[in-house]
Amino acid sequence: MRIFSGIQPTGRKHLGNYIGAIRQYVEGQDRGDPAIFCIVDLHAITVAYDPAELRERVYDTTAILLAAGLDPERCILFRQGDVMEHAELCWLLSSVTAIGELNRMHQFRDKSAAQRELVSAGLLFYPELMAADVLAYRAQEVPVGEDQREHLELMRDVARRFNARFAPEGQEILVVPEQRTPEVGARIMDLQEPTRKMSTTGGTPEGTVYVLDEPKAIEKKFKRAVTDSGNEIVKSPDKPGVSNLIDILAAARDITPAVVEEEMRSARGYGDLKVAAADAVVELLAPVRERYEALRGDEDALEESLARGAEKARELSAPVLADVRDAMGVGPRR
Ligand code: AQP
Repeated sequence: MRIFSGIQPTGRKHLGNYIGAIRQYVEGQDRGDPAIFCIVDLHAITVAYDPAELRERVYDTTAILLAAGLDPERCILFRQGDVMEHAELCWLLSSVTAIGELNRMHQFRDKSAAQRELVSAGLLFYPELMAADVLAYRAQEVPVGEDQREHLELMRDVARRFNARFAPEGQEILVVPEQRTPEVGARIMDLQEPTRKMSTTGGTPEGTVYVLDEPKAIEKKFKRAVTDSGNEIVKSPDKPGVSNLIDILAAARDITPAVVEEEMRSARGYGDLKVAAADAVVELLAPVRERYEALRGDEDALEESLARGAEKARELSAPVLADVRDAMGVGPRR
């Protein structure tokens, strides 16, 4: 099973990223043949950013992933911009992508509305580049959170359309990948506004728990979490705050929400649920934060590790690009 996923370079990865994506990466690295993970600096330049900071944030994210348990000997971990095949395939795939499809993507609509100055063409092309990231490796499985469903559907359509247009009858040049989301925690919500997803750019500061938060900060955020009327600790559509806390506690302890509901039957109120969720999240994240400090201090080692990863990534993506170019009639005949 070939696994691929990408993650944005920020030093502020949150609990949603951790449960929805990073933990799945760690679980996938021994199942993957291989498991390939990419820090998507080319995606990060689609909104306003500072060039000097971008490099720093790539190191931050690399250190978070290593601290979470990714092992470059058991997976391929690299920086997207080091492997030119991604940008090239993005352009080639644009020939089988309708501009209307890109225009309709919810993320593009939300993020373009939030831009104060330039809405870049890159922002429109974000899902195309994401499709290229995955398809360049013929990956079969893509571990992501629920929020990426629309992008995954587009990627699958692009792969199918490419094969129909350019592959010999009955054959596939690109693989149509499957999305993999965790059963619990596929969409972690903001603790202050539990009808919105926890998010790097769109969330509230008090409602967003960061992987690198100190235990005290985590406890404070859970203590202030918005809950709902009533006092029953059960998941229900009219209890978004309580449902989110149940999911977080279940995901952090790797149990089902039903078990949490059962355990919480004798609780005195929502306060007990908040304390239990905070404790479980501190236990989950504290070791990552501790390991992070040592790893982040050695930028040369991080750079070396990314460079080795990029070499391995190129070995896998270059032959796929050669097939794509050949099928499309681009460049000399092979
Ligand atoms: N709230 C979430 N619950 C579960 N999974 C989530 N993911 C993001 N938010 C949640 C998953 O995290 C992975 C990496 O995301 P990313 O770093 O590529 O995306 P991002 O866009 O920086 O993360 P955000 O918080 O979603 O940022 P905004 O809101 O600014 O765009 C992905 O697999 C994603 O599904």
